[in-house]
Amino acid sequence: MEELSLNGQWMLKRLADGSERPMTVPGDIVSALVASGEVSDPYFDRNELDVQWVGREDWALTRTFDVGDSLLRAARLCIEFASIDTVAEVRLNGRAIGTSHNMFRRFRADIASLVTPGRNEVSVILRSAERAAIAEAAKLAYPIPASVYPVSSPNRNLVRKAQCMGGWDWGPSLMTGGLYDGVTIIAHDGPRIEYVRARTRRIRQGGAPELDTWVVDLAIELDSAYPVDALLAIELGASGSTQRHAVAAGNTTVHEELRLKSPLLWWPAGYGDQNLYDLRVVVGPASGKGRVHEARIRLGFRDLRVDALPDDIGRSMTIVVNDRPIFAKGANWIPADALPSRWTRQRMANLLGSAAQANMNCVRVWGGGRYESDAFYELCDELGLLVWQDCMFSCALYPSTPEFLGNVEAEIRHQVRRLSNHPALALWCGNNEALGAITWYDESKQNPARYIVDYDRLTEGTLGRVIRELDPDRTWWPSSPSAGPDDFSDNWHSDNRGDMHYWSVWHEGKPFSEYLRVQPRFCSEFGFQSLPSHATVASFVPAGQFNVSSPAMEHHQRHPRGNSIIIDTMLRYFRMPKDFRSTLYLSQVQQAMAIRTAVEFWRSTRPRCMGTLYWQLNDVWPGASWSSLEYDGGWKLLHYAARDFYDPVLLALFIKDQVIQAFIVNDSDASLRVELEIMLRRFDGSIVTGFPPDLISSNVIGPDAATLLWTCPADRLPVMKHEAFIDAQLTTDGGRYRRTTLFLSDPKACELWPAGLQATVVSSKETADGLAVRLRAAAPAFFVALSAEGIPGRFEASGFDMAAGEERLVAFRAEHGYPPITAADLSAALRVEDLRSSYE
Ligand code: BMA
Repeated sequence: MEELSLNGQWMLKRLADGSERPMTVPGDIVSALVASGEVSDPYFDRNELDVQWVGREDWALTRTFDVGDSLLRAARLCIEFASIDTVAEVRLNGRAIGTSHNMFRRFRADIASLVTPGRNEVSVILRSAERAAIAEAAKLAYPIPASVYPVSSPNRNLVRKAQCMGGWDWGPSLMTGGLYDGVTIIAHDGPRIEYVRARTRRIRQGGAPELDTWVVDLAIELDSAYPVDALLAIELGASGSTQRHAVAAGNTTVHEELRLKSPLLWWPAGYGDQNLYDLRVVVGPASGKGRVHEARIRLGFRDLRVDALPDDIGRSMTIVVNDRPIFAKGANWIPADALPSRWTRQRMANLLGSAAQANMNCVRVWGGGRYESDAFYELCDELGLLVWQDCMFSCALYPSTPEFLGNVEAEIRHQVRRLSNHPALALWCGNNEALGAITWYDESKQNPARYIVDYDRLTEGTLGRVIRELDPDRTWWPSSPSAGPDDFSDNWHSDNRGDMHYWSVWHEGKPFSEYLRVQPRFCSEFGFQSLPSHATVASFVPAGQFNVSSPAMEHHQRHPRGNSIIIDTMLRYFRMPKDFRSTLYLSQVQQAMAIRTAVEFWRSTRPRCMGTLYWQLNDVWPGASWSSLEYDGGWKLLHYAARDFYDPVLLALFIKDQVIQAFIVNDSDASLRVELEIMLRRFDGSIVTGFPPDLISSNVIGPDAATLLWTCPADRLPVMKHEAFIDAQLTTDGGRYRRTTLFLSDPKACELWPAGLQATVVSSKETADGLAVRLRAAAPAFFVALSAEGIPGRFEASGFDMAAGEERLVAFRAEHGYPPITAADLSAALRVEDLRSSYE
């Protein structure tokens, strides 16, 4: 196979005035206009509003390429666009070779008869997706509404484009278009491989899964345009074996079976290794001479099912891998950026790497974004991050016209065949909140029947039907949230079955303690917003606007009541922060506190609850949002907290119904001997009382279980609640040590002592750049946060508590690719905050 990449520089023409500038492919129009200096950075200030015209116009992308002798000699020449966004006409040397109107489909065309020796030209006309959506709306027999956000593009639900590109409650509306994930010309002499699908099957022999034989059922789909016999070869990396087969003319699907005895299994992160096997398939002319077409995939051997079984409570939801029930720990993924030119592998690796470092084992690819690039799923396979994959429909109603459904069917047929080989892919879900959305809009409230019919034709009639046909081993989950297959009841407020989106704390303003009043089976969304770090704010606000309610800050808050809820929560739980920086800090403290409250409690209810995916992992631009990672990938305090509350061994400490409870959650498959020491301390650090270990009921914790170790009615403590806090220390026989504190009343009521924190930058053997901060606390310090604005890198820990007199060394890990950082640089930029210093 010979390939010619057409990535790199193209020319971008604005059809309205004929002006031209270069554009990098993969990339997008708005990014090209930023690069040429014609528009300002849309993330800065309110510049987004000045680029709205871009999505309302038509553009042409063109590039030339040389076809030499070698390509000319190929019997077959095909051009492939991985993703064209969105409404497009493709031409080669001026001749139309096809149209496209769905960024989730692959575009392939045979071009052997159209290329000429020497210079050739390919062009893609991108018509305004916004105008296309408006034109679709005018054709509808009745209105089909979608949720809109402060800056929104109309009728986004009528075009097959990532829904959040038309604006969301955490992101801008840029409606850019472009070519993503690569453009290639492929030369070969025989048939073309359209897809290789591999189903791995375990033949149970009654023992452990690793002792079994595994079968790989291969379905190799070839294009039908090749009329003569061909030859196919399959190589499986581990066995080193190659199998050859003759393929008769006209055979478009070749089935093959491979067997492997005791392969190394693939496991989600925290449960075992992520073993992967390379599989290569080539197909070429029957003569054995000439160029082949080749496909490479990676297999993982694992048995995966999602149990949704009726039980005493309702209906379970548990991902089971290789017979082990997995507690899914993770967050919701949205596209890596609002500017698609920045959807790079490196970016994904950084964001997903941070997810894995925070002890996550699962991410949900949310339905308002896109089916991610191959790189994303490859990284998830390598990192052991299970993928909950939504189909790309979100917070809207959708049409069920034959054209729309035909387009969706082609999209989902492609995506299932592209993605189903990934061992990390855990389940397919029909949409995000589209079932619930039927109850949201006036039109659908007044006339539910027609929207229910639309919903069913799309969701069960198209998506569910195709997924069950093409990927029968994987769970089809109809919607998120959902009570489960074949159950269309409201699952927003039901905590006894299926997956739940629990939003009452954020959207309804309920107290954090309300998280302890629901016990979801699997909570696939719950979130609490925070403001970004000062460094992120500095990237988008102009001088003079470092204030929560400045125009630039409000423009970067897309939830209409977002800032009010953040400030209201501060008033409810904390003392008013003394300045802007402290406000940013405190917003991250309360976000971490909210999500930690939910996860610690829900993990303590396992096996009733078997998954928590908070909203949301990442950000598409710099601004206020529910994310735990900053736009630039930096860790908010929530992300540091997630590393603790998602630790396989967790000490969960909370007050429920006026009773303090301490649980140990053990996600490992071995029993664990633990020692728990619990003290009641005053805020100066002195001990009021310790709780003797004999009151602690058990110290051997079973595998895959949550065990209650200690309870104490809060009103039996010999202090006023604002005078003291619980200080718990957990030691395990595995040598782990964890300290957790618990306030007995709202932090604002507590008489915190000035922590007297001293920080010195010192050299450290632990890090490549050899820098760390030595911290000392004179009195107990809470939510101690370290930052170094302008210095690329990250502190090893932040947002932790310190005991009186404690000394702690926190390493600083500089980011690669920057000049070395000196101790003086770090000292000058270092900022240390804690709860007490946020108000005084
Ligand atoms: C959800 C999501 C998103 C949204 C978030 C915050 O339910 O599915 O649509 O961004 O809430 O409001």
